[in-house]
Amino acid sequence: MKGILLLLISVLFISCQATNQNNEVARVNLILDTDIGPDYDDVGAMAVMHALADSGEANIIATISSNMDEHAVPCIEVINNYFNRPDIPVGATKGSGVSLTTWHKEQKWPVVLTEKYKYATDKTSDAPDAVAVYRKILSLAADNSLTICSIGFMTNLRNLLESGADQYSNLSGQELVAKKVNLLVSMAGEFPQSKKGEFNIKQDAVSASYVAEHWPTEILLSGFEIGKDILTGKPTSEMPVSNSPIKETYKLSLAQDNPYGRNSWDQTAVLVAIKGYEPYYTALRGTLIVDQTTGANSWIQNDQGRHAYLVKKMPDEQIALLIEKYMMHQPVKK
Ligand SMILES: [Ca+2]
Repeated sequence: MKGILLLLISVLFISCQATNQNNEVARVNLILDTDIGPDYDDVGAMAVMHALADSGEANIIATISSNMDEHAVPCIEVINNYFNRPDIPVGATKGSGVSLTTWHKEQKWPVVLTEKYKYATDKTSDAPDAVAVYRKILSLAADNSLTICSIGFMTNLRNLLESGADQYSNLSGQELVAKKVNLLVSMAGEFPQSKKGEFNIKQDAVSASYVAEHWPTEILLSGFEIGKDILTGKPTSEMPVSNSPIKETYKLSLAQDNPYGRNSWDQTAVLVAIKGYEPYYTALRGTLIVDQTTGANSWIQNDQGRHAYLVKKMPDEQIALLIEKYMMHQPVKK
């Protein structure tokens, strides 16, 4: 009951924001779908998201996991709690899906975060079904009012598209998305092509292929090549603060990887989902094609295409500084 009430309040809030009278920067109503766990750029991306929510540029509507690893949802909640937003709805993949944790052999950051910080959902499998969370939120939202940012696997998005009428809506998942979701921004693929398959796509290529083919609104893609050369995290790992799960993740992880920083794939997707791509990138329109067996992707260029991928414009170093600034953002009291 409390969950439904909070959801109603947040949806009312969305409606109010959409008719903002003061010509302020329009807020983006964002649902984040993350595979947090194997890589820690999701942690950086969540920090960027909360920084931009604190600056009034985003409303965080839900944070959903496409990773079935039992630490995933607890880690999401650790970060939401840290930024004083403990009530953001969470959800997770049910049925078949991908379950992955960090490659680190020594101190594993998802374990450290869940040992040290507070969270409400004991384990990922206790979280509500991602599809039900999506359908509830979409059914209550104003038309064309939502942006989804996917920085993991496309399992939940495919399950949503394939869902049928339920207690929340008579519409199919595909109809609900067409009506309520303005844009899907996704860190996925490599452009103009990937022969071996980019990580997020390859982990669940069947879902990625389905979403590329059936998603009814625009998809903006931040490919592997965009975040690859943007190294961040060193200043974040050295922040003069204590009890920060963001600092702690980067400190532990960079010590086991590259001490100069980690690639910023997911942060770029969150950045353009909230602030738009124009200040930082150009976008090339066309159609994403995914091989559902290998996860390889190709691209058909077409000015009328429903998909677009980011093309570099601003120097990587400049975007790295901007992302790092947002990653170093400190929580504000609510
Ligand atoms: Ca990710």
